[in-house]
Amino acid sequence: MDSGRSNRAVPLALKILVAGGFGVGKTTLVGSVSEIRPLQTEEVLSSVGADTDDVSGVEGKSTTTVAMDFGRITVGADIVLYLFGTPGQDRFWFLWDELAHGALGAVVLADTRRLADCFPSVDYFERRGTPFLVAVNCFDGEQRFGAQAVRNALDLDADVPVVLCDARDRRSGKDVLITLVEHVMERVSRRTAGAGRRS
Ligand SMILES: Nc1nc2c(ncn2[C@@H]2O[C@H](COP(=O)(O)OP(=O)(O)O)[C@@H](O)[C@H]2O)c(=O)[nH]1
Ligand SMILES: [Mg+2]
Repeated sequence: MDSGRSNRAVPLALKILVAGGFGVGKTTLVGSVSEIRPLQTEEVLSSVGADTDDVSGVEGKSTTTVAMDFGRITVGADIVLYLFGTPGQDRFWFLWDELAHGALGAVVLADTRRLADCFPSVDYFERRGTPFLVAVNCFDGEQRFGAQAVRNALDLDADVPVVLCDARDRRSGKDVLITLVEHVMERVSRRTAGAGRRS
């Protein structure tokens, strides 16, 4: 640690994953908060994927992210977050371990109309011990269930934050990311306190 200087010469670069089911708003979130033109690898939904890409509930959706979304956002004076949107479809699960490597934490996006779609993401981060939060993307301001109902339905640990957001809104998306960074920092300081002084 440097001794309390707030501005690092080189910003701290942190890697954040954005996960969740197909059509939940991952590409939208990365695109709305990113300062750089997000790199996206969208592909027109093909007949090959027709059996596997479940578009019920998102009928207007004609593209899908085949590899990942990538974006960057600066929070505060000296923290840069690099955002990696995970591919939503089961057939790209092999990419997850590569993406998750070195990630500080994850945003699991949820759509209350298809809540079960985020179970695999929640399971994955719980198993890996990766800190995460659940952000409910309120499509058209829709809030069918409050944060507490989502917490219960997903059987989340008490310390996992659940927040409501609008993935299309830059401020809202940025708030989600700041909440995640704060959550990670809290976890780290709790652990450090729990472990006592080692050196
Ligand atoms: N009305 C509304 N549409 C949204 C919202 N977030 C995403 N969408 C739309 O939902 C569709 C799926 O979003 P996308 O970001 O591609 O989902 P992804 O598969 O998780 O990357 C797109 O057509 C978005 O424009 C939202 O908060 N409200
Ligand atoms: Mg996408």
